[in-house]
Amino acid sequence: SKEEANPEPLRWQGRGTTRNLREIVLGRCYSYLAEGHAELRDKDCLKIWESLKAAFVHKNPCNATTEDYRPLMELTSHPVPCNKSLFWSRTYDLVHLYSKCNHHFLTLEDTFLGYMLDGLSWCGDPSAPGINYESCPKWSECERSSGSVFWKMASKMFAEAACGVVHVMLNGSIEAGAFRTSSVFGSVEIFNLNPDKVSEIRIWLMNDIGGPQSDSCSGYSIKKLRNILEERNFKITCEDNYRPVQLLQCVHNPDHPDCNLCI
Ligand code: C8R
Repeated sequence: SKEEANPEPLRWQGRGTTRNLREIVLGRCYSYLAEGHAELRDKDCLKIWESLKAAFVHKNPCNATTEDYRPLMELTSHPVPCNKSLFWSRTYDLVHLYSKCNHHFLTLEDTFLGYMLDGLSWCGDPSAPGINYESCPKWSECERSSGSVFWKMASKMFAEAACGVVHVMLNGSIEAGAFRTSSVFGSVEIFNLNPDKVSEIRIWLMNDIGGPQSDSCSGYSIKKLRNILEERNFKITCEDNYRPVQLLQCVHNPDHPDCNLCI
């Protein structure tokens, strides 16, 4: 057939491997260490890069396993202090704005491993040169894509490590509901929190300023989350539009009535 005569190179639907991945990962690694995190004194950036490379180069990008990433996870792990863990779903920009100016909180991207790989894309290719810079599988294209295996594994470890009071920032302007069982938060993190270590889960349900209020603490999706967590013996509270976070949203919407500081 035509296709056999003219074989198309294999094309995935997601972004290809980030150019200069090695230099970016090494650069982020050294700058995180330079910030002086004492507990990371012994980390070796070159070794960390080699273990990421070994996890995916020359491999089928739809067949990633947790074993591939285990050495990387071990080389980068460090403790997260109690009461600081901040989870999120569909609030990427806002949650990181907040954690950047309130150092009482740490998202996965503020930990060493998350910081190094946030926003980057990578995947292997069984044929030379072993890295696909053109395209990588989207999460929906195969169950065990390099990205999904990595983020699910990192998220699982982040959740397992949490202790004390933990927080989660959800998006109440999502039509499908703020809590989705298909998200990493809803499918991985909540099931890996340890009830013996975590005393309470506080939900901050944020609506876009001027955006639709599709969901709230009394809505159906939060009820579902509450049921799952109470079943697992967690204490849980929920607050709509937690003011300290809303004030950050207001930086970009100063004239909106919700941002009026005189009420
Ligand atoms: N987490 C998951 N995914 C992450 C991530 C992270 O820390 N960091 C990045 N960059 N990504 P979403 P969710 C990428 O629907 O599925 C942890 C992945 O490509 O907004 O519930 C984190 O600890 C992923 O597909 O949120 C957080 O608590 C999207 O960004 C949850 O899991 C995030 O998709 C968030 O995952």
